[in-house]
Amino acid sequence: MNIGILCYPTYGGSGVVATELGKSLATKGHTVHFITYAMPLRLEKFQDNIFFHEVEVPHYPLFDFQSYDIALAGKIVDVARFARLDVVHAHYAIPHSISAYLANNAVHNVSKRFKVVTTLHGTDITLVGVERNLKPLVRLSIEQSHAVTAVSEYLRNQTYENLSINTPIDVIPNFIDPTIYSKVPCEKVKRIFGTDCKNVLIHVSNFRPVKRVLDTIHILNKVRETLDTQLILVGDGPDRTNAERLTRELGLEENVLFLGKQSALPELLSSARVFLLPSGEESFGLSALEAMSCEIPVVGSNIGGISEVVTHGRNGFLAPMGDIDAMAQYVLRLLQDEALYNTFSQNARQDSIERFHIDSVVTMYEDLYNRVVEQQ
Ligand code: GMT
Repeated sequence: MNIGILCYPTYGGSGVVATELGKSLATKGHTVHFITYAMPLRLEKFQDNIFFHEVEVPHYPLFDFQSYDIALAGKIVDVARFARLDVVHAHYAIPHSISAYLANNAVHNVSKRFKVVTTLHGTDITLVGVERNLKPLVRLSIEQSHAVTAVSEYLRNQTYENLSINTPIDVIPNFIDPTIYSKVPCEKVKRIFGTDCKNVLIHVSNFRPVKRVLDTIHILNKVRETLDTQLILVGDGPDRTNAERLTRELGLEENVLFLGKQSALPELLSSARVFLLPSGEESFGLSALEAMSCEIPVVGSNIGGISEVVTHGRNGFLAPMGDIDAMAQYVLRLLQDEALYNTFSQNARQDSIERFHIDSVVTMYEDLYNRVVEQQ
């Protein structure tokens, strides 16, 4: 099958999922065309059956604001025509799904039409989707797609609730490649980061306010009242400066390591004992799944789709959003009870493989593509 993939190429779970999906589809013999404004980060190596088409936004003096959405639609038409796309898979409703819809209506004069599959990832519904002026466009993009998926039950329900639509939505969860996300021996990690792999917490995100990165520092502060503990923060974004300031105010400079954006995630995750995800909004929590696959239990908030990934009392602990004391207590239970820790750690690996293995999830997408392609 010839498949076009539209995604955000920068850091962020939706781009990661889209890229790993494309790579896996290409391995299975499909031809995959990534259409976006920059090379997706996880597309670092050459791979057979994968093509990248860069969207360039033309600059005309008359236009004060150049439209990426239109440029993307034009590029999709071009690729659809020459690569004879069967399916265009849009990750994130705005602008990808809208641009695919527009392109599909433009393409019929020059080529065969393709089928549009839209995958909803989270804030495209929970933030952008409730924005008054954008809501009708998000709704249109969903209603006009040939198939729509959401990464969790929670997100499917939110979509129905926020948009008042009755379009069928399949839940296809995010996935993990357990051969890539697996625990790296502590000895190796120790050399890289100088930790002893004990009493180290880790958080990985884009440091947007919804991630509540400051909570991770407050949790560390509370845990340290009982146990000498360190925190590794991976990623960057709007709350990085606030997080650094809070660290200094609390006198934790020696105990918090700000690493910025990093790609060696399995090594980094393996250098820690507990993953923190205290988010205020999270449709799935791909970063938690990546940690679980590396045998790292999760302590986080019981909001959104997190509980569909982390099972409270089995592979992690979930507490009400913002409940620093409860999360700190859960961290301490894990750090202080070796037997409990080992059980949670094994459960985390086992559950991530059984429920979110890349092979089974990619097959779900292939089945969906076959279904839409056969539709009249
Ligand atoms: O909107 C975001 O926060 C970014 C978005 C992304 O592109 O990474 O994250 C969403 O999609 C991820 C992949 O499906 C999910 O794992 C995240 O939970 C989700 N973020 C939110 O819902 C806040």
